[in-house]
Amino acid sequence: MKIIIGNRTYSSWSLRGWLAAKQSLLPFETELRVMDSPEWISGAAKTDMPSGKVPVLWDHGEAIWDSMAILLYLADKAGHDRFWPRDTKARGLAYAMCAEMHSGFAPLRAGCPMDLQRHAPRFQPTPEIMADVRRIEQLWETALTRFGAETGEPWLFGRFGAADIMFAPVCTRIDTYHLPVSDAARAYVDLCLAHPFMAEWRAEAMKEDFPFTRYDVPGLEKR
Ligand SMILES: N[C@@H](CCC(=O)N[C@@H](CS)C(=O)NCC(=O)O)C(=O)O
Repeated sequence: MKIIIGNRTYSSWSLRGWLAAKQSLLPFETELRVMDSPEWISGAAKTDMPSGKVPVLWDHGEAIWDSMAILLYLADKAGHDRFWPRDTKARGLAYAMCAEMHSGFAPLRAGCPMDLQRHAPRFQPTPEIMADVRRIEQLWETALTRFGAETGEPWLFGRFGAADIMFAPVCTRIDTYHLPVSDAARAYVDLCLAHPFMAEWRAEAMKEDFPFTRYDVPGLEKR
């Protein structure tokens, strides 16, 4: 399998798709397409990207695009236990949380774009961004206390899985923009950022040096 991703520093959707590929434990290659490069802008870099967006997974000549579809496909292929909790109630909540993450939280996404190389210590979040953060804290707390805690493992539903993958870019945003969160949420953010897959992605991101200003936010400075 091959996964096509965008710049690791900025592409939160790519991060999700790539984490799903890692979590599948199936062998795969990663191919980077430099966002906003001349080839990206002309479309030459996108001829094997059906939606014109990253990430895209290619498997035996078939393209699976969109991070959520990639995750679902890999769960079918690698086994649902690597992605979803077994308990029906827990699974229902995990599906709902992933769907809400995939389609929602526009103010947080737009106002706090993922940026792994910089941070904004004096960032002033809007009320809309903080409303998203409060909702996410609530979701995390529900998952962690209802389902995560009883397994004795620290992830949202016990073992690391789909919900953790879907919310991973949110963890980077809370960290990058110093968004105020509860101690429990911050502990979860730190856990997520320390995951070996996240550390691997971040290490590669820190080597990137491509010109890219699309997601510039005032106040961002090099770490
Ligand atoms: N819902 C899609 C969104 C993918 C997406 O918007 N990717 C961005 C980069 S993070 C992209 O490729 N945008 C097209 C462009 O920049 O031209 C997914 O989950 O994969």
